[in-house]
Amino acid sequence: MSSFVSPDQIRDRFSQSMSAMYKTEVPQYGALLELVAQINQATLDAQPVLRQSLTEAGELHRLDVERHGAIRLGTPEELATMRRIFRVMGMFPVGYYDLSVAGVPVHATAFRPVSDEALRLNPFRVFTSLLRLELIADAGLREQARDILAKRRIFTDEALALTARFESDGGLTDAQADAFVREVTETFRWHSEATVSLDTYRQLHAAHRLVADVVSFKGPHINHLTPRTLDIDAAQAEMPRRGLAAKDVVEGPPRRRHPILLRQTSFKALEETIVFTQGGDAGSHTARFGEIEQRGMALTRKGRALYDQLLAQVRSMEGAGSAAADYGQRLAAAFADFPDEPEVLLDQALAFFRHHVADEAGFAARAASGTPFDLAALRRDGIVGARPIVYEDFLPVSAAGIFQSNLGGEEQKSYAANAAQAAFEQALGAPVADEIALYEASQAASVEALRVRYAELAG
Ligand code: OOG
Ligand code: NI
Repeated sequence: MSSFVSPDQIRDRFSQSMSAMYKTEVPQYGALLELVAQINQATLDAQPVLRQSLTEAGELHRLDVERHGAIRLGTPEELATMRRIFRVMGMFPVGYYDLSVAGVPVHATAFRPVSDEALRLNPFRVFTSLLRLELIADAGLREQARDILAKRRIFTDEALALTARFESDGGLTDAQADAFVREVTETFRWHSEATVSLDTYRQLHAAHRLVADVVSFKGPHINHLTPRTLDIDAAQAEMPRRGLAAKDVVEGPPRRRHPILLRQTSFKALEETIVFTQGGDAGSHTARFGEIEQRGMALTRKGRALYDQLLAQVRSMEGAGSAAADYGQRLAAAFADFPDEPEVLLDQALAFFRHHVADEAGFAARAASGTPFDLAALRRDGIVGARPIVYEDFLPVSAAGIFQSNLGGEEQKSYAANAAQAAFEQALGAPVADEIALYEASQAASVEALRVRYAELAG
């Protein structure tokens, strides 16, 4: 008889614990949550159809608890241990993101729940980057950074012991789960005392601000937590009115009637006072920021290829990039080629959908009639309905835009694009899941469930 708390519950507690900590560390985050809650309420009030579809899809609940966060790790060992810790909370590495193309010396994955049920309960995810020391050009500085990182211990003894306990016993009790959440939250706490001197900080900073952010501190402080909004344009417009310095453009696809993938915006990092070692020099560091996201439907490989192509088209235009004054119009114009009707997206296999019985009596009658199972016919006759599957992942170009808007314009470095997924997976100690395969499986499972029921009803 097991009295273990489910990993989903541990994740739910952990996401609440992180949110509470970040609210005390970064007061603007509290203001952001309030803003998003108000906009979501107003959007639901104004769009009863949207409220209805979120309710039917079982997604209204998760909206209130939904967040993602981001951390940056320094060593392969930290990443491998992080994977074990997230596993206790039912979070697994999904996707590989190479940010070096965008001048950021990291690569990343997202730890997140994967089953439909776990995602409905609490989809908390953590975008987790690993610093790529090999991209630091100066060999002396690179070795110094490696030495500094090798000395730090970012996990508490109790967090490690409870993780081992989960692995050997197969779960954690209620009290152990609470202790685990408390101990793991410690790893992500902000520390205003650096572990290096001001001089070393400056050298690391000159290599890349991100190198300084990872190497100079005791641990991987959470650098943002992001609530999900139903109307990101409204949120973007409201931010400055509440004193939040929003970045210039919203990353991702343009506004549409039926949102796809992910749209994101953020407000600038805080300037925080730091005390350095040796002489207690004081200085400042910008690391933490706020972000808002709006999630839309997951795209198939074909849909994603079309998205990437249209986005690249806008970004490569003369004098464009997201810095162009008319970026919004250019983006909207390019995406006129991306269908905005759910039926077309489904028929052209551009987006993923979960299928369900919309007309029980009709479904039973059709099955009993001896007609073979024909999904297209059932859909056409309104007997089976399809709801879009929410995109649960991230977008590399958008992530780069988020990193950069918080690094400052003069910070842009460039590295040759060199995705190194195999090296990342070796550090992680496991392969990352292919995110598109997960959506494919979810769609296929929904169809399979219909097929099975149909066969049962056919007798
Ligand atoms: C992560 C930036 C990426 C997102 O939402 O795309 C990210 C970071 O700044 O560490 O969180
Ligand atoms: Ni983010």
